[in-house]
Amino acid sequence: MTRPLDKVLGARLPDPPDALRRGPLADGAFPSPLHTERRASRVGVWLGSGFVVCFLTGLISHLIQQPPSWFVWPAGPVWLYRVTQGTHVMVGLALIPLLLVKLWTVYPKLFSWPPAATPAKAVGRISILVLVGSAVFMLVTGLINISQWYPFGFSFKVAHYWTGWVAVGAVLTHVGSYAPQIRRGLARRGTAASVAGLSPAEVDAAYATTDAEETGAVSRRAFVTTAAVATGAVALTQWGQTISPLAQVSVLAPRIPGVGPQGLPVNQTGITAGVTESAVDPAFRLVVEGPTPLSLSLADLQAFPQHTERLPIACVEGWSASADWTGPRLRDVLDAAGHPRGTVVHVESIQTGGSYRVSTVGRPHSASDKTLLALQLNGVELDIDHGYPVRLIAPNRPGAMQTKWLGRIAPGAAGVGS
Ligand SMILES: Nc1nc2c(c(=O)[nH]1)N[C@H]1C(S)=C(S)[C@@H](COP(=O)(O)O)O[C@H]1N2
Ligand SMILES: [Mo]
Repeated sequence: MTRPLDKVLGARLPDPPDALRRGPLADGAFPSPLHTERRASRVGVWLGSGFVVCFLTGLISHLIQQPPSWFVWPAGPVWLYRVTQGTHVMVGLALIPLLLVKLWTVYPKLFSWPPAATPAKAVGRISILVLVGSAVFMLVTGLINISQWYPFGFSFKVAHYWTGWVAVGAVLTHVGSYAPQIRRGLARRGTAASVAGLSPAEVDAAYATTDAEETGAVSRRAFVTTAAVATGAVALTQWGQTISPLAQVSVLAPRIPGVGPQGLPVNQTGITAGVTESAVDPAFRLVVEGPTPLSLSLADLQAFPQHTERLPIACVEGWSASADWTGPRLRDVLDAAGHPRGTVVHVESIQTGGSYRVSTVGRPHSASDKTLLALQLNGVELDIDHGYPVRLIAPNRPGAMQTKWLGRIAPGAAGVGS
């Protein structure tokens, strides 16, 4: 029999050696009535939607932290970033079991030979490799990142961001090249049968719950239930990072609401940041550059009108926790330094190194009356781990940009070398 690919190649593609066609790679390994286009397509819709949600929420987080000139992120509602980033991590974690489910539904096809009948199908097969590879990379590095273990020599942020584009490209290519199968798979049974040229009985046979003892296979209902429970359970472990009653099940999430100094989690402590001496130095001053430069002691900061706002810290890693923060408004201090309302500034920590020692405060946040130079947390002087003597806290902003241990505020966005 000449196969289409052989025509393209001008020769018969040799079969893989028998040694490779053993165990799980053998033809017909793991038979299951769930290896159907219908199941694969339906799981694929969930998986694809999850990918899109992760991609968009990830893009938002990226743009907030590295804003191009056209991008302005609003200062409200205060909880928006908490929701987009919580969703990003929760859906991303839920994609891990879903991806495994999807691979199961297409299992026999993964090793079918010849690898593709036509060049178009070859593109489809390759898209699976790229898709699975990039998905596994993102999910695994993402998981490692949120467990605060950084064993790799590359920047998680950069790698995760670019792999996201690769994955979305592969998803689109995949959907495009498998469009007929997906359309058939999602069609109703009668339609599917006629499109696929199968008799209704053949279709029923393919979908039927096979006797478990005969094939060792799971029933369709058990499969869907298990997949949904596994996916939901993983998502719940993420919710535990934000919703207190779920903290006990938060096994994948190291930060627990209500645990940490002053009942709030901490990523970088005063000790790891190396600020234990400089932060408590009585000579401490917050320098504010501007038309009227200021050098403010803690007492000076306390002399400004004090305001209290209930705002969440929403870490990119998915945990978030709300607290009452008290201190002068950033905009009052900028007013005193002679800056027009809404001036873009950057805030710098007295911490000498680290990725999060500087952050830019854009126009909406600079003008917002909810952006504080916090001196107190839940009515008590800040713990050193939360940024004593003064930290920035602004509404609707990634935790990584809620800079602790402030030492200097200057006009303009944080640039290279600042
Ligand atoms: N100077 C400085 N500020 C920082 C950080 C840091 O490492 N250094 N970490 C940031 C990150 S990633 C988060 S999530 C929040 C956490 O604030 P918390 O420790 O008060 O909960 O602080 C932010 N502010
Ligand atoms: Mo963070």
